[in-house]
Amino acid sequence: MLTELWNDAEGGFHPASAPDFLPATALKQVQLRRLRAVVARAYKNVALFRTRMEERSLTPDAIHSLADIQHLPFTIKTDLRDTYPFGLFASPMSDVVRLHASSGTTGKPIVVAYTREDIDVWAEVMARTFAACGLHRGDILQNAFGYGLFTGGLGAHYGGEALGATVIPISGGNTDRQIMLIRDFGVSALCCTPSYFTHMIERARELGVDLHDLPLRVGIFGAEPWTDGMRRHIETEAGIKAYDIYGLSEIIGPGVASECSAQEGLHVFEDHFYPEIIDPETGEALPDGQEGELVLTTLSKKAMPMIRYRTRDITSLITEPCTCGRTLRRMRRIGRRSDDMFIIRGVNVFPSQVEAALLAVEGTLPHYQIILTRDQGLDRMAVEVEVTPEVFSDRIGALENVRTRLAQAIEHILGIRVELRLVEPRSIARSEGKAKRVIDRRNDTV
Ligand code: DLL
Repeated sequence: MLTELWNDAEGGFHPASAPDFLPATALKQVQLRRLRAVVARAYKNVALFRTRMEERSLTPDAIHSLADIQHLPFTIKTDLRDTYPFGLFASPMSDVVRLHASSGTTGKPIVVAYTREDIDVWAEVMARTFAACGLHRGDILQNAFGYGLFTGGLGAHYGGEALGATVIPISGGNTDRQIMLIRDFGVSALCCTPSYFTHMIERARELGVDLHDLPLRVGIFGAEPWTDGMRRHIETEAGIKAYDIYGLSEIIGPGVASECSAQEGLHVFEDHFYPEIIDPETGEALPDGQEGELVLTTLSKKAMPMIRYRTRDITSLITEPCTCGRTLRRMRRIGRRSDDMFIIRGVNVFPSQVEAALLAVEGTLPHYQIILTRDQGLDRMAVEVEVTPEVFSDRIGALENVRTRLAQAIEHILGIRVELRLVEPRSIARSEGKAKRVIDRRNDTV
């Protein structure tokens, strides 16, 4: 697998990417064999899973075809919390070589475990991710995902090395140094959250560094939702190609799915992660093409197999063949989660809709926050957005003009008017990792 890694200077095909091009029948055989093994492993070693199988009078022998996966019980986030810290492990600690954790919003973190083999699979899927984004041996990859308990840093690190790229383990933060290294080391590819990269763009400009003049060619972004408008902003302002990658700690970290040169949906590394789409209300499986909640089963994880894990991420599967030649199914970009919706005057609102509206209006900057408050039992929403210095100085009535166009753009997308606060550049806190777009003050006592 990872023993004979190389890549031609043109990028494109990489030996680790071979499974990306498996014919559908061969892929299904691999999936079924691995599904049966992982179900047997979880049944034998994870009490919670065994109990749930027994409640349904199921044994691992019940899996005859991939479609039989639908009989298996779901796993949800609270299962990880309820069994904190190690209750879902299927390997003895002596076989576990790494732990990561994700803090979430409240309470105890979620702990995830990896055996030596799991780490190798992770490096493989991340190498395939980078290859799909056009990276190859010889690329200098600045890894600005956070190192530590977050899976982004080390996940990308091992994948970049497995590909044969030169990895700079800079982690998140210290933006001036990031820019200095991009310039001095001739960095050709960079990965971090899209929100952090918008900050790097802004800081580079302040420092008088024009990213267009540098060898930086590719940005690999993920860990949070970002719209096509944000992608256009990044690609134009930095003169790079910006790719979307997806993953979550519970499944492995980054490396679950990746865009390719087509930039039309993310190929799911289906030989390791089996995707399903369900109706988030009823739990019923939905046909390919229909939008619903993404459910993932790890097909090869040893230390912590996840069977039918409900991600809460909303997407749909694309079955049409991709122009890049990969046979892996694609999922559409994640714009929202089933749990990040709020209701304003009877209208369902997702943060990504607000971002789409903002970036369509010239004069705004991609730095914004949504502030939720509650007034006499009703939820209210204010949108705070930075505008360019020219607009903010308002020499030609530009501020009012932007306000009007923003109000219209938001009304057009959401169907409601919201309170708008146009603020000067740098008023909103910058993030080095995942941006906090929604400030929820609905339960604050006044
Ligand atoms: O964010 C893993 C990761 C690291 C992915 C680096 C990509 C790059 P968690 O911290 O567990 O893991 O958060 C997982 O983040 O369920 C999604 O809601 C969201 N998410 C991740 N990637 C994307 C993306 C990492 N490309 C949660 N688009 C997931 C939208 C994303 N949302």
